[in-house]
Amino acid sequence: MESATAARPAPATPVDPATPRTDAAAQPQQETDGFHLLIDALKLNGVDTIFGLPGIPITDLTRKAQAAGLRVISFRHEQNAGYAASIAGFITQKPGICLTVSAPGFLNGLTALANATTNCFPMILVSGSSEREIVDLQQGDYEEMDQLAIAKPLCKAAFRVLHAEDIGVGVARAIRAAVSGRPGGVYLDLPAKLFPQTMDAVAGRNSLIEVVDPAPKQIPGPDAVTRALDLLKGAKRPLIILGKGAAYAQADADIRALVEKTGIPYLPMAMAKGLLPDTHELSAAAARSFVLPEADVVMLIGARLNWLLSHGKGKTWGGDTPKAWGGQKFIQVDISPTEADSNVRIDAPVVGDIGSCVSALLAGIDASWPTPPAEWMDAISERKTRNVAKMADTLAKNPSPMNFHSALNVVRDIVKANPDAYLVNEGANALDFTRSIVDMYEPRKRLDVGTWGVMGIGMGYSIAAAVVGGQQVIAVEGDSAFGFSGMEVETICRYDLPVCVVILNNNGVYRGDETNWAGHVDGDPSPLVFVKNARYEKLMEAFGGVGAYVTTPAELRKTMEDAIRSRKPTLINAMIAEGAGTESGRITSLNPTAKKKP
Ligand SMILES: Cc1ncc(C[n+]2csc(CCOP(=O)(O)OP(=O)(O)O)c2C)c(N)n1
Ligand SMILES: [Mg+2]
Repeated sequence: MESATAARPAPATPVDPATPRTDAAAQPQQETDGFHLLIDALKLNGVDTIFGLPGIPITDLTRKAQAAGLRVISFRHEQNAGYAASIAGFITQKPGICLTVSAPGFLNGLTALANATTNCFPMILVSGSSEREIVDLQQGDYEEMDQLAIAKPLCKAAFRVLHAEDIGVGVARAIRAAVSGRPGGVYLDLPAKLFPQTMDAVAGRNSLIEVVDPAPKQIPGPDAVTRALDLLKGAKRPLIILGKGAAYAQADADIRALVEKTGIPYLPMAMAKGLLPDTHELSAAAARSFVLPEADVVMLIGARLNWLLSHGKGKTWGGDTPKAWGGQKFIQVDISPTEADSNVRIDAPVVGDIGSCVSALLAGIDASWPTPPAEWMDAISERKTRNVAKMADTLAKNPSPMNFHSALNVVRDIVKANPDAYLVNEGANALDFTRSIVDMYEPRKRLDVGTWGVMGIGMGYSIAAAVVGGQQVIAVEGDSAFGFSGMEVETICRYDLPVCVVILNNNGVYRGDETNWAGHVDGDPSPLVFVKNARYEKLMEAFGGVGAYVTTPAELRKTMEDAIRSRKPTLINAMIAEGAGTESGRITSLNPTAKKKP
């Protein structure tokens, strides 16, 4: 577990003068209330940070939590607080807490909750809500909404607490639901009336639950392990695919040992980059389009056969038609038993937590394990060498204006020199090029748009990584992507976080040279473009951070180095040729288009 925290003020002792101390043993006659029970329940379970945005009915909760020594990171929009909470969950394996007001605040947080569930990040969205009696009779309360019902289909579990004495159980259930089995988002509904409810402090203290073993190990069946090892052993062209579930598991040493002891080439999914250093000799990332169709046995570890892996079939996998099976046999290591067969037949499912599964697999691998055939390894190595040389040529070019490659060549060097920095990444071309050009060296350092390819995670993820990860953050952002959470640069400045935002600015969504298809030169701009040459760096300067406008790789390098040296909030607006990108980046094929422009 990564435990480092960013430089921050020492936690305050409770100083809330208006309410009694919650130290029941010292003052047994006292009462406690819903506010304090919630704070005490979170603290008892090791929660030290809340990401949120105050307002009725949780304003006092944010103040009291801070007074009680929790770190409260207050955002400008709940969606960003929600994304922060979710990625804090991914980094720490503890549920990230997002706190919002009722209806609109709750809805703003809900996108992040759904995204957390989709990505298997443990997170709890805690929202205040309005009067049950009025909401249920639909009598038009302030911010009236049946939040529990709305949250339910978008998360793993949803709970409402009506009585102060049930807060302990509510928090415990939310924590267990978020982190056990396949992690995900949980909703906790706290009606306004709950917070001022009082009860005897001793009884209150006794009602709290410190969750024992919140994410119990799930040990795979020995038969399943043997079946998987037999299949793998007989492979002529084996391949391992590491997903972000493998990164989440924090079983880094065992996963590395599994790869190295078997000698099997591996592909990291985007957020598994760095689980083994991308420069590892067994990485087949530079030969991806060769190994997927050619492999005969593929072992998926914490990776799902969803769209990101072309559903395990079709042309990517050597199938003749878009839905045809390529002939591979699959071993799938996953915590969820229902994941197997979701897209193609899984010949050897290994169900359990990744750490237990990998350690069980390792136990069955001894010195007699056959190294993969030289023919397979040589073929991969040949493709890798060719593709790496091609990439090196492209990166060495220095066009004016900059393109994605020449700018990202700088980011690549900076990340290499600062391997413990987090790399947050979103955009289309800005995402795809960064993923393929910038090598990662440490686990769980690359944080990106995930399963949905969602825009808007940038500043929320950056803030959380700086706060709970305690390291420098580099956020490589498309100019469109940045706009979804750009106002949080104020939050970055307010908490003085070591975040260096690099906007790869090509004046638009995918590219900036689009024109209005109606052909009106004096009409509205194309829906895909923005104000040309926009000065995003001034946004950071507005709040006291460092802004830089750069047009060359040398300027980009210098400003990034300065940012990392100073650890000051920095926004670098890196101008890229506006025609450098492609429609939808690398997923153009998913975009339905008419055959002809109108
Ligand atoms: C929430 C959300 N809205 C819209 C999209 C569609 N979308 C995908 S990438 C993208 C922006 C791409 O532009 P930019 O970030 O500037 O990257 P570029 O390709 O220009 O480098 C958009 C709007 C999305 N993925 N998520
Ligand atoms: Mg762009």
